[in-house]
Amino acid sequence: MRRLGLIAGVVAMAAFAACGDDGNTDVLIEPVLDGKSDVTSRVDIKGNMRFGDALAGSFTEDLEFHAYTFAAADGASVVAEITQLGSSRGLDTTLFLYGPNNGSGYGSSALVRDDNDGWGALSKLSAERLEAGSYLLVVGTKDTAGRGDYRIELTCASGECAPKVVVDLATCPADLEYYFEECIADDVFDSQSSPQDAWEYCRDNIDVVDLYETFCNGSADDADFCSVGETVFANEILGVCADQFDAIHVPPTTDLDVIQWPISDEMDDLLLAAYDGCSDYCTVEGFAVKYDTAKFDPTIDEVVNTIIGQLDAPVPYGNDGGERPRADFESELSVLEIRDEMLAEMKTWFSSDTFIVGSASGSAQPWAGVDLYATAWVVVYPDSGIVFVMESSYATE
Ligand SMILES: [Ca+2]
Repeated sequence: MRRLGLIAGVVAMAAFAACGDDGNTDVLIEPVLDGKSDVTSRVDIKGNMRFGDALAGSFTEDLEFHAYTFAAADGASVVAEITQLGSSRGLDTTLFLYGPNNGSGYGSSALVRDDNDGWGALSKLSAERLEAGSYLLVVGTKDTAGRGDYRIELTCASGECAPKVVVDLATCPADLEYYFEECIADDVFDSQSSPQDAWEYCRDNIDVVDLYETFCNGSADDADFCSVGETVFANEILGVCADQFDAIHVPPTTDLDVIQWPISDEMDDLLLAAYDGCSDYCTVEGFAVKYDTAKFDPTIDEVVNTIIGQLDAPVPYGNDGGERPRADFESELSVLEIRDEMLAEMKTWFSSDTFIVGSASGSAQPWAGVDLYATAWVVVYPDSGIVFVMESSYATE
């Protein structure tokens, strides 16, 4: 449909040009809207630009219009240029500016257009005192024919052109966090892999350009982090997300060097009672270890990852990530009908009621038609370095 519209428009414009008695070749052929109310339906959006950016592009066929979005602060005066550096010799470009995006698009008529104000037949345009918003720069070729490389540069002519969106570069944005969680869940499901392997797969197969364009396509609902541009996105934001997921899913290179630590006979009895009390398809087990608090001051994720390495796992365990509410652990004890006795015994035996809780969980299909779910509750006493681990597993048919 896009191609048809353009071709129809080109034919119409060519006919018009041919009729001109002065052989006018200065008619700029814009993306032809053909009844469409917005230019974005007729162009190929290649990316987002920040002021100071220069991006390379290439026309590989005739009839191409490439577009780049950028965000401007109120009053911004901007200059866009197809530079001689990086552009093919003899390329004849056109350049158009559309916008601002009104929520449904960039409109159907260019604010500014240029043919040859740059070097030779290359284009350069400026726009002064823009209103705040998202804009679209469209690069085309003269009479829509011509192929070759170009380099488009966007600069600010008024000191401060970029909108002041405060982007927190120290936290993985929620949208991306969700994206990676979905990627891990899909891979665990599709490949029956462990969450750790799934994360490594997701992390190692990021297509940065694709991912950026998924979230930042110049539309009105672009994520806030899009305003930092693709380079910062790739180098900083993705790095923060990777670190966050690495902390959860990749065991530390030096583990906590734990030693076995006894649990009381009463705790053993309670765990056995829970095991006996649950249905045919469950298990409950527990043990304790200890790390040296003089040598380690681990995060809950580091403790959980160390424990994952200690478990003779019935399922591939993945760290559930971060500290969990104490109530989650207590509610598991309630399900097993040992809550009050176990909490009292833990307090006595470990000489403390100050603990933090993490967990690892996973699932597997030990044989056809049976799903096994297991959780390892990791209860850490930071004062003593004692770690009490309680594993429960449930099978469903
Ligand atoms: Ca030109």
